[in-house]
Amino acid sequence: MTIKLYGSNICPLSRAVFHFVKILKADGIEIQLDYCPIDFRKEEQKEEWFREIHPAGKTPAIKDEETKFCLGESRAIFFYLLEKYGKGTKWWPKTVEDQAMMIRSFYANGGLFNIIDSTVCRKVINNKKTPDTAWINVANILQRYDEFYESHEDVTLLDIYIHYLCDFGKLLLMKTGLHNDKCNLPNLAKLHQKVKSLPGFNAVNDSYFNWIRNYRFVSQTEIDKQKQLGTIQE
Ligand SMILES: N[C@@H](CCC(=O)N[C@@H](CS)C(=O)NCC(=O)O)C(=O)O
Repeated sequence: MTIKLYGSNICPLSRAVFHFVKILKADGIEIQLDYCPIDFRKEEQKEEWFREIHPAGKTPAIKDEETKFCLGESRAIFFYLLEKYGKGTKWWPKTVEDQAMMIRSFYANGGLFNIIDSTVCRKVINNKKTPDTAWINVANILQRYDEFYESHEDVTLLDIYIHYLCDFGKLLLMKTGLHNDKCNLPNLAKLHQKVKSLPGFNAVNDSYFNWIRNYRFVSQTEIDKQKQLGTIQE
């Protein structure tokens, strides 16, 4: 059974879905993944053919080759994968109450991404200037997550989701160099180690790390200005 996943390596939600499919496969679930990269720089997500897969023109989106069913929205995609492939695994709770609680947590936590995407992510992707208040906002949210994040033995799908959201925010922040003082987040660092040890992590993330390593987030003029203002340490 093949699932086509339309995603971008810079989209944390795409990587969360991609990684989850790899984990299901490693658990012995028969599921073939056909990863189709979408180029945000070319605005491929807004092309007509893609709108037929996901009318909002966003990643991630999937197409089930068996039924031709198309679906966008990360949390709905997780629900689909869990119901279709994840029953009987540790990833999908058994009772409807626990399932509902899990979905509730997904929605409650997804809000972080709305802030990162709308205020920062798109501007960064399109090389537009991002106001410093947006970065402060991201830094504060990450700190809040770190304070409230409760580490536990087993990794859940929600942990994976939170990890990808927060890790993206943190890397964006570190790349700008503007709020290094706010990047010391011990609980989220522990979560990162856990998700990193799950099967498929490197396959999903290697090209992303390459991208982030080489990408210039702020211009030299901006860096010089920030140094003068004392927001960045030399
Ligand atoms: N609520 C959606 C958010 C999807 C979303 O905003 N994706 C971003 C990338 S991670 C995107 O496609 N941005 C490009 C655009 O909006 O044109 C979900 O959970 O899937």
